[in-house]
Amino acid sequence: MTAVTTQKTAKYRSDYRTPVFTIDSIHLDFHLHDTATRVVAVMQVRRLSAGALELDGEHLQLKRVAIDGQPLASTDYEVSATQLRIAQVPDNFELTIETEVNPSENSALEGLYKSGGAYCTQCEAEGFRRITYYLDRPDVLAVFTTTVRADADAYPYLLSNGNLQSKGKTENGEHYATWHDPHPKPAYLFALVAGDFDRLTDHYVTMEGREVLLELFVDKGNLHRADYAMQSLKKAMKWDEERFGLAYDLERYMIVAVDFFNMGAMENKGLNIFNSKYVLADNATATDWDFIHVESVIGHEYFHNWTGNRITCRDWFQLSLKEGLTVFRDQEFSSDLGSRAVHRIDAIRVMRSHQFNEDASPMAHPIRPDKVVEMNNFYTVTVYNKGAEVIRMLHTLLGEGGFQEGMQLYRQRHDGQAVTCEDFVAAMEAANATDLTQFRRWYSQAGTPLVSIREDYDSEQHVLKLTVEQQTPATAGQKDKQPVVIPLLLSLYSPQGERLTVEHEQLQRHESGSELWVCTEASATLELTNIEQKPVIAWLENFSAPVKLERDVDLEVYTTLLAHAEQEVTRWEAAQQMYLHVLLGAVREQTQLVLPTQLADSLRKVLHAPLDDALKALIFTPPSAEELIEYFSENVPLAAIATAVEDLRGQIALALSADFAEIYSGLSADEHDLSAAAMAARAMQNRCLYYLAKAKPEDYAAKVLTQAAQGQSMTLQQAALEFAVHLQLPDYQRALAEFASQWQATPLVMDKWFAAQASAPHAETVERVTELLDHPKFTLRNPNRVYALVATFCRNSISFHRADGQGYQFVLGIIKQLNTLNPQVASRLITPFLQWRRFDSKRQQMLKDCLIELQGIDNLASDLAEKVESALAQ
Ligand code: B3K
Ligand code: ZN
Repeated sequence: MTAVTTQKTAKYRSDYRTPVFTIDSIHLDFHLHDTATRVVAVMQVRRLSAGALELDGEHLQLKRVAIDGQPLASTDYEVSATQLRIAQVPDNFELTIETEVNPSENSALEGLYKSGGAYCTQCEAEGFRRITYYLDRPDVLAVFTTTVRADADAYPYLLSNGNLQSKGKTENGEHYATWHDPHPKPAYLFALVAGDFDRLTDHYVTMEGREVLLELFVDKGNLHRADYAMQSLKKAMKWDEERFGLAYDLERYMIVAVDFFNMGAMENKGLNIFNSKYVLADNATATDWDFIHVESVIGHEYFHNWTGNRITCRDWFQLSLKEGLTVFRDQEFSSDLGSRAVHRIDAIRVMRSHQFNEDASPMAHPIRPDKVVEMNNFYTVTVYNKGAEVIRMLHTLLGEGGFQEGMQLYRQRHDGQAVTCEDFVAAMEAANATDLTQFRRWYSQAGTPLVSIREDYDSEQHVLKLTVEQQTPATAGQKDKQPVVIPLLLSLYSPQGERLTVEHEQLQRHESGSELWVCTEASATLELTNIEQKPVIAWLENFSAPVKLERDVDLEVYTTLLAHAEQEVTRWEAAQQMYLHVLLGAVREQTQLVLPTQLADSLRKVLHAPLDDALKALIFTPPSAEELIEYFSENVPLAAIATAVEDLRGQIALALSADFAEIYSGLSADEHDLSAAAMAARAMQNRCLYYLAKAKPEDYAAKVLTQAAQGQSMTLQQAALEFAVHLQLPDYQRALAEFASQWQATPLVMDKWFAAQASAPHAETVERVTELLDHPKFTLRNPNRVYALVATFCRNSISFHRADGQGYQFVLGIIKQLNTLNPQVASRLITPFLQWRRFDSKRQQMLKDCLIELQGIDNLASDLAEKVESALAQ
């Protein structure tokens, strides 16, 4: 059998059928070899309905098939590039299949592959079929037993899911280990690792009193960078017990860090495999955000043990069942442990700058998609982050108590099963005796609802009439939209900034402190009486629904909210709205941006107010060019946006430079202190230094360059490097050279060096990233390097869209190479091409030509083909 990639055809959610057979248990025996690993799979197969046995398999060499110990003749079955079909089989039987795979040649990093010197696997979504022929679908749950054999010196650790059953020496210097996972699971949760690592161990005693062995495996020499991940794991285990009542269920929990990995991490039962980026962190090499991400990804994968593993998905259209819910859980974990406002703002920014963009693109899909060609294309911000927002709306509507009751019922009903999003909503509904019929539209409808607000105040009658209208624009393949349930959190303030209490049967006082108005119609109104003066209203507080809000008010309203709102997120939002007002005004009117005195004064007050420094740093981060682009559906005025963004930053810097200098001199934090307060101080130090260097390069360039070359902490060093490069401070080349010579042996830090250059908003960035492809530390084979250099460049709209099309050509060339090398990574880089229709006619033509060129290449991977076709469809 040869490994030929065939074009996949679309699958539809509505076509779901229960499997014809199921597999109750499987014993896998791996004899590891770089180019010819042998896998013997012995499975107990059981018929569920009439039909042939059709097993999935790709890139496999079939060596042997036997039923109940009797070898089959080649005429007894058919093998294609994607399937093994056996027409005649008994109802209950033992199936033995022997295959051979080539881990060294596997550059797609799916199935069994080599990462550095170690063997590892990645099976979600459909990678297990690259290991053996199997019913590779999440609704087939089997008990796995796995034996791994390999050379004892080169691979001292042989790991798989579950509990260790036995181990020992065999002949020829080899050894083996057998693992047994008692919890039935789908094949996508299977994992195997073999290698030589440094190991960090610890213990955790569950709330039920069971002792769990915790093991973290990292590349040799990296043990000192594994502590933070271990501490994070223990915090996650405790948090899930305390907040959700969920405890761990195996004797050990293992995490292995590998350098070659397509995504962040993978929640394989009992044996998580992580991109080393989300495990390795110490003060010298990791920024504060790196630490925060390590904690949140460790949490995320751990939380999957219940939401994903114990209760899994029936089919891949239901992916948000586990991902949306688990992102919500990891967001809550980070918020309970750190600053809730900072984490919420981070999540809101992801929605506005990435998810809204996806909703407006030809690949727009509901959080529960209806049609999929390549499943790997659906691990999206929509399924994950909008999915988490949908869960958060349920939480807002039901409250923490009602939500947790729903979770308990969900677990009671479905533990050990493969279920659907509908099952989850039904459990929430039943536990709360409520009707979520209309709420379900959030699962089926794609697109970002537009919500417009009107406030009519009658100063004689003292009546305030509020009108909320919603409308969801058409998206690819989904023209007609229905109104959705919008939980609107809001607060009313007097013009002087005092919180007003209001009474209305449609308003409930929510546990967050805001009023909750649940809008379900295309147009909803509400009349409030006895309102003495026209109030100032904070709408959509805490981003209580994933919608775009349209509201026509002057800066005065936001000035009041920025100074007086009770909630930190509302204050941040007020500043963002003020910035947007100024930025969009300049872009739309094609005028030179002028920072209004009112905004400068408000910002000055924030700078000196007794607020959390982390919040201040976020308030002093105006919207990026990428966020502004979202406000234009056609003919995006790229040049005007770039100018306005720079002008606003420049004018804030000039107007407040004395204030920044004063604040800056008062900030300090011990570099080893990872408390929220120390991180906040560093965030604000960086913000101040940026504005100071922008306002007075002659006074601050030397400071920035020294900090970039030898910062005391990576948080300060990386930020300074970025400022030096982005502001093109004199001698920034020297800072780059010194940084590189200091960190050349640490790939994860070199990624920061690549990214600082790829994100520079200059025309010549294209030439620079092209040169960097030849840098000795760069390789297209490692996804982290590609993300640092190329994906960062793709998000740098100003340079990517350079008028001569060179940015497009650069990325196109990489996509073509990755098409054969690693299609999953290639597919992530194509995103900025998909929205070609939104740009001016010259850019439209160039972007479209790139898509047409891709469409024409031989052997285009299905990952890319699906996106190219949807982008070119009329
Ligand atoms: N479940 C994995 C993602 C798998 C992606 C496959 N292409 C990581 C996570 O969401 O936890
Ligand atoms: Zn996940």
